Amino acid sequence: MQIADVRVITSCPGRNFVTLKIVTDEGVYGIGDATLNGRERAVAAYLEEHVAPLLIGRDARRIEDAWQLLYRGAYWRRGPVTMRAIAAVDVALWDIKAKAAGMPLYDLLGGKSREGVLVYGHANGADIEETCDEVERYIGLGYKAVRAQSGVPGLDKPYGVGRGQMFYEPADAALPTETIWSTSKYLDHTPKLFEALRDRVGFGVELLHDAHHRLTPLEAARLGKSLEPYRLFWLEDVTPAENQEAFRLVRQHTVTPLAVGEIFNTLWDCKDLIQEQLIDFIRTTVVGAGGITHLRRIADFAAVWQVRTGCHGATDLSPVTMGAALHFDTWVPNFGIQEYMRHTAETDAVFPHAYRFEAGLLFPGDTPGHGVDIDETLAAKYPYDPKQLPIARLEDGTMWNW
Ligand code: EZ4
Ligand code: CO
Repeated sequence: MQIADVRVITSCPGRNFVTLKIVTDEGVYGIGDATLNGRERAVAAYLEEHVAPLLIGRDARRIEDAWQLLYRGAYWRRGPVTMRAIAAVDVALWDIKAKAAGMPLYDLLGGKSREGVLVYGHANGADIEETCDEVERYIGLGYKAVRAQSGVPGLDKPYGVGRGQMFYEPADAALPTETIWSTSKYLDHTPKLFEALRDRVGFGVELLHDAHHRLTPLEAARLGKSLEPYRLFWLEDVTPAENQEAFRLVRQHTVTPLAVGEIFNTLWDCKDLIQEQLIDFIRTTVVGAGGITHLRRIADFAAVWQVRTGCHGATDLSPVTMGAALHFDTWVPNFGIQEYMRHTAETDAVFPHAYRFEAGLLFPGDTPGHGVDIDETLAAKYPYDPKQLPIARLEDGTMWNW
């Protein structure tokens, strides 16, 4: 079974996605996601100009060898552009293998470890009251776990506060929107949010929160400690982790469970965090960390230290990544939770998919492959529309982490 055609499809059905389609000489094809929010064209060019010529004529069944070829063979290792391109190829090849075998991908990986995949939704509000209302709305929709983000008094456009929709898409302008950040205002406000939430909804629902890399290790430790009474499922990205050792300080001060890794690309980015047991959940996902082949290695490594998975699943990860992640989640023994932000109706129409939501769980479906396709004719109706993620500055103008 040889690779006969490799196509990169860039489309904007509500937001931008880069999709890879690999077609074999036997007519079986596979789909992979290569979307890198705000930097889409870089991955598309990497795939079109540097990867596609390497793939034509190769045996589509040799997934591991393709992965090693693209990782070792490029000489230049790691990084978000390279690893997303590798992920797109890897996921498309797993899709082809599972379709050729007539199996849903989870069966090829080793079969079901669970009946359904626990997901968390995103409740965002302009203030505490509105966030509490939103969390209740998600509970009403059947969610068993909800991430809560609230506006902070005195801060315009804080991270995570949407516009009353079921999704939150921060990449909103061709040039980055500027937002203002104050850690002290945020640290004063956030424990009040979770106190109000537990008063309102009790302890029967899992609550999560994302600090989006804004804090120093000591501030992160303080936040974790102040949130302990509200028993979070996890506190996410409390501080940047380029220096993985920075998490030691946070860990020494709080028993609030920690999650990190949506921006990591390889096991090398999180190996110290995992083996020193500095985190509880690893957030790498299929498109971000080199596809099924590499994500599986991260998960197996994490299992040794009882670290569980918590795949990133915001709207910038296309339905292709969601489908592949749900097969992975259905198989992976050390599963924790899956992030789930609904896509727009336009996105769902361009990517027909087998997965479905029911009573707080997502189910991958039993279609051979990962169960997600692309309607190329429809995709062509939505041309690329450049959008970048916002940036954050401190109140005195200093550039900060968004
Ligand atoms: O800001 O995916 O947990 N989810 C997140 C997301 C990220 C976006 C960046 O493209 O942090 O909202
Ligand atoms: Co996040």
